[in-house]
Amino acid sequence: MRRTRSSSRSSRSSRSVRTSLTALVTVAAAAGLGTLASPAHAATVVVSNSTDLSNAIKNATAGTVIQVRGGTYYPTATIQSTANGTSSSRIYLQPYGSETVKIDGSNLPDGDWIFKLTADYWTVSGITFQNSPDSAVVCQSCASTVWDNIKTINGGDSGFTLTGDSTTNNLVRNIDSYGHYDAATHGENADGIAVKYGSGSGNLITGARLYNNSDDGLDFWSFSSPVTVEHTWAMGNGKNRWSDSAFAGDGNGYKLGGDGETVAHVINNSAAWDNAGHGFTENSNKGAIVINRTTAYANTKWGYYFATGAARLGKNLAVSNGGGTVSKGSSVVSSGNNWDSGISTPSFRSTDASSTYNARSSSGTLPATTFLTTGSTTIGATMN
Ligand SMILES: [Ca+2]
Ligand SMILES: [Ca+2]
Repeated sequence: MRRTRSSSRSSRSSRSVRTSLTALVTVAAAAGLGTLASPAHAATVVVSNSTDLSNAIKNATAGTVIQVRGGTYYPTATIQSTANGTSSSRIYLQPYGSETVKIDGSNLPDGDWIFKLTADYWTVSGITFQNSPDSAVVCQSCASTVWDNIKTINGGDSGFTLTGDSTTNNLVRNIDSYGHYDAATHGENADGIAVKYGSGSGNLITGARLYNNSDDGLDFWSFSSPVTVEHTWAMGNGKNRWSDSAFAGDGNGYKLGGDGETVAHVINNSAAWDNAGHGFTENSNKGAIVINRTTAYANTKWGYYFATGAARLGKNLAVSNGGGTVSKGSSVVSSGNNWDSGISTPSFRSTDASSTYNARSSSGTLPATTFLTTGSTTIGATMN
């Protein structure tokens, strides 16, 4: 009975989509998708229900453009694909026009992710992934993917994850990832962005806001190749916002290693504030981590914790951190930071963070703020 109703609803929906969108070059809907999509030509696929969305993603081929009609989608199984685009013929997943698209994991079984890609040359943009029972978005052994202005919100483990070997040349641009909490493990795992358990060069995170997650803002545990981060904010992580009596979140803004890896990650022009752990920490990574023109403000532990490794700390600004400005071992190279001799500490124009949560610019970049800005051209994050 249920099956019949569902099938009849689906075919009505297909007919009306075909009728109303005849101007499109190619419209493939629902069941006909596999036969309509030709590998030789870009196919635009417009979807308006969860089944069609899942099938379009699973069956995409190089050049497929998947446009998702506005609304909130409730998949009942992880949406996933192993289909590759190519450098000249990427696969796109994006909202239809300027419509608002949310994919909600509330109807997924416990432990499931909303979206998993094991694929190359995808561009995913403008979509919110929310309320996942576990991780929201996982890209496993992905190469040359672009994640543009997506949101991952209120999931049961990390918001956005890159993992696996052959994770190369991926770009994560202007993501918001917040409110993640792994209840069964008392918050010890859910990060805003996790780049963990894998390797591969050329990965860049830029323009991220990573906040109010139970564990860390960003975590590079057991990832053995350098990752670059810039124009990113990590704040309010590791606080017990869930009344968990055995809360175990770490709350580092930037957790830059672990599991014995020695890696020279690069962090430029980024900020960490109000985290329950350190602002920036090597987390046992003894590599030559480069941290330049960042700001650590009012974190509970150290602003910068690099007690054992060989980090290169340049032109960073640490103010009002509970543990102190910097803990640095003898192999750390430190110059131009406000804890180095002869370097003064410029004053902040504002310590009111409220504007940092504002809507992003029309191009998707971080909202304008004077928070933690100083006007200095030589030290600290520029907060944009
Ligand atoms: Ca942890
Ligand atoms: Ca973590």
